[in-house]
Amino acid sequence: MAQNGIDFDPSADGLTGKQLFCSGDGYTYNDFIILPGYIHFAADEVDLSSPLTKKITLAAPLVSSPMDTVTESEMAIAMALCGGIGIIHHNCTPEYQANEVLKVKKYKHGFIRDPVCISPTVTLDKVFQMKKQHGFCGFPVTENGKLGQKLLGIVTSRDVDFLENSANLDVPIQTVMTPVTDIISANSVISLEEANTILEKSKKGKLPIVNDKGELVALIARTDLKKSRDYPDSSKDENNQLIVGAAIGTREGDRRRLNLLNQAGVDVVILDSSQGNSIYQIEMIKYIKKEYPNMQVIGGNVVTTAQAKNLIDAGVDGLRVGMGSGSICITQEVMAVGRPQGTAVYRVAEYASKRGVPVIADGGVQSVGHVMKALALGASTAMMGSLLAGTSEAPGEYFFSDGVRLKKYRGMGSLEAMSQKGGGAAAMDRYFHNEMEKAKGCPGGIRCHC
Ligand code: NAD
Ligand code: CPR
Repeated sequence: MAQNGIDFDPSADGLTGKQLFCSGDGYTYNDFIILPGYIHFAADEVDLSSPLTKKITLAAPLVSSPMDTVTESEMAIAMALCGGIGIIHHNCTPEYQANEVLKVKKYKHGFIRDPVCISPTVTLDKVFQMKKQHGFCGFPVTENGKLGQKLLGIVTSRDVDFLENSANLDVPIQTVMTPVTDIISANSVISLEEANTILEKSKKGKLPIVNDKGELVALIARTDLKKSRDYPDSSKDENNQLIVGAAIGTREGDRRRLNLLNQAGVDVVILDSSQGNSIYQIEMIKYIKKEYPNMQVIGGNVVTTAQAKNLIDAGVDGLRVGMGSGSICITQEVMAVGRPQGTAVYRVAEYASKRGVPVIADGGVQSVGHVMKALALGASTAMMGSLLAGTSEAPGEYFFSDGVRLKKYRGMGSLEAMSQKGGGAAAMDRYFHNEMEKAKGCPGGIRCHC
């Protein structure tokens, strides 16, 4: 190449991907840096859309990991609204997982479908505890404290702001709540735009949505509306519903799980294994492709081209790359297998791209810069666990340790996670609170995230 009449080799200042990653050494994301190039476009001209599978393209190349401390419906909704996708974990019953998928598919933009409710006899003290735990203080009060029951009132910060130092915190909340007679609510047939208008005019923070019997069916929060007025890049299917993925295993029982997920409308399944190149996974891929020809299937995990070849030959629509790269991972230490993630992504993506199969770079993404590196190495999308754990959309309750507000984060092959298979987030919380009681602090073996 010539520049200003002088012969110029663009790789003269560094190494090409091929030179670096085909040398026989292995590199993690932190072992290399990308040299800057030449800009001939504006930032808003950049199109980040990228394929997740052969048939699904995302506007933002971001995927949340199928871990029980990362992705249930709330995370999957947030990811899809932002143009990515969430993969619902399978450390729960098939029914629970299918219902989480259904929640995403039925999501009506802006409506909170499972608001935290309280009963009228809950004490003021308990409400302050809940405020700390959840990080907000707007609770609808229903007959027995559950969604779907008659709405009796609402407690907001304006009802309790000046009562925190009150001498009597044992009073039932019904004595301080705003009663239903003073509440502006809306009927469940309302559209989001109409609800928006009512909220704007009422100047209230919350709008309870009730059915004809006065039973609470949803809630709309002004803060959410302001945040979520517009998501032009959201990931949607042809029916305008958000798209969602789900993880499954390769056991016989996973065929029933798959059936329920399919009925719930799942868009893509990920065969979740640390070592995808197995007879079990290959048989499962063939089974899915035969029984559900329209279902998109992502296989993995793989880190070599030989592993990738077997799964591509079996019919996968996408591959998940990473073994031993996760932040909570001890696979490389315990099993003595794996591959540095930079090299794994480059080598598998290079091969898979020739076969028309997109690659997810899974694990080891510690910063946004690592997403850039994964994409530069040929991945189509990046999957994140720890980067999303601890957010309000992640499953599980917040707790405090040394004054810091945290949520737990743990590996899916950990003893803790496996001992709770079948429970879903509620079981995880029960378990975790027991552990907290025992340890009176942050229990070992589980990482905690702000
Ligand atoms: P897995 O279900 O693939 O494997 C568990 C065991 O079951 C393996 O011994 C496997 O060979 C066996 N098995 C699977 N299907 C079978 C069948 N039909 N019949 C008989 N045996 C069968 O799960 P895993 O690899 O232990 O991973 C568990 C979780 O931990 C997953 O969520 C995975 O993503 C995560 N993990 C990931 C990594 C990583 O580096 N990416 C590492 C460890 C664990
Ligand atoms: P981070 O984004 O936290 O670095 O990694 C998330 C990834 O870690 C998951 O998507 C999954 O592939 C992997 N992972 C989950 N549980 C694991 C256990 Cl127990 N061991 C090793 N890797 C695990």
